[in-house]
Amino acid sequence: MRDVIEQWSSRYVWRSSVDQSLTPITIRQLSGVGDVSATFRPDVSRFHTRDLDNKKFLSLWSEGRPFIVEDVLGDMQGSWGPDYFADTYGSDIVSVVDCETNTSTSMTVRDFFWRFETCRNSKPLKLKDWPPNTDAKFPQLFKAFIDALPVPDYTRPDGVANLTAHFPPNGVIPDLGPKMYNAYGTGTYSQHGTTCLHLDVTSAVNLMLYAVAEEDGSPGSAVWHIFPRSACSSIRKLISESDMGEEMGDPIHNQKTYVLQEMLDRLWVEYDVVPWEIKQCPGEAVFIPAGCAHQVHNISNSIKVALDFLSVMDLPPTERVGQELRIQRIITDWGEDVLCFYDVLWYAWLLLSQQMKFRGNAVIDYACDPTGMSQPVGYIPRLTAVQR
Ligand SMILES: O=C(O)CCC(=O)C(=O)O
Repeated sequence: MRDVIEQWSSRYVWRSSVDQSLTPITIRQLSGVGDVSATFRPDVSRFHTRDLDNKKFLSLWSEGRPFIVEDVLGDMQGSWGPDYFADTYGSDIVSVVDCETNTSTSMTVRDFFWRFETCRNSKPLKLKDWPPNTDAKFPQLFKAFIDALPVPDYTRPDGVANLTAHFPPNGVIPDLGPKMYNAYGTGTYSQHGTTCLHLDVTSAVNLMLYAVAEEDGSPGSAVWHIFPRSACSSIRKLISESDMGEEMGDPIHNQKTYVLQEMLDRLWVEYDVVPWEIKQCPGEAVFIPAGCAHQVHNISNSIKVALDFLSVMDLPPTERVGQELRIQRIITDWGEDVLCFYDVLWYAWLLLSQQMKFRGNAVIDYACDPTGMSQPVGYIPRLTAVQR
């Protein structure tokens, strides 16, 4: 397996994830050392959904940079606001978490989405892990979402360059979504985020389907902070110093911290770490590279849907985060291995190398870098599970 990771990853020239001309040090030198008043944030690329092709995607992804794709709802069938969920699943009882206190209560789906339209800046309630089983609910929504996904070769569950696509259908397929994130917003000045800092084992695309508009009529939104992969050790150090080791396990994987402005300033001044800051509005999809710690603060009540995927470029960070999460599971006795990384890699390698026998290197080149080929290789049939 190590050989496969190294061989596939070596097809890329890895570039630094930070624009050297704009490091925090340079900015601080320009603005006076320690001056944190003029908050610096690196640029985030934005694309219209029709302008993002595999080549542009590869260039950003090989640097581990997040980006935004706009107007995804324009290509999506159906309307996915609170009324749809309240009308279709209204009587279901669900567990709702208060993001401030981390306590859970039960309520009906109708109650949750009815308050969605009427409550502003109320308790930050989040409808968590709904539906618990993705097969059981929202087949139309999930189909519409998958059909509208940008860079489908990489992101679709059956995309040729998505390594999870090659899992045999008769195996226990990893659950990579789609999954929903429904939560109330808490305005601009809240001291609490909606989703605490965490690290996912795969890459993901997260689309905002709906957000209640602001009082002044401007579109509702959520604010994301996504940190470069290289920032993890500095973030861990700073959080451990601040919580004095009160929380269990890894300071990022325990998902107990929302990094507020004061800590963001310290990260900048003491560690030269700055996150990408993204304001996500309805119709916008955020791409989050594997291995980048991130957190989200809903300004307005929002409905989002997300899907995980795995490209060849994600392999080194995915392997690293997978190992960290394994240790975290042992320490806390909680969580599960949702990806089954080595199984995914094994089946992708089996299938792609089987294809290579028939089509030559073209298949593996396409899975690694579709822009290297004039024609896509077309449909790659799935394997059936084999005994190892
Ligand atoms: O929207 C949210 O609250 C969290 C989303 C997230 O962390 C993700 O999609 O990885």
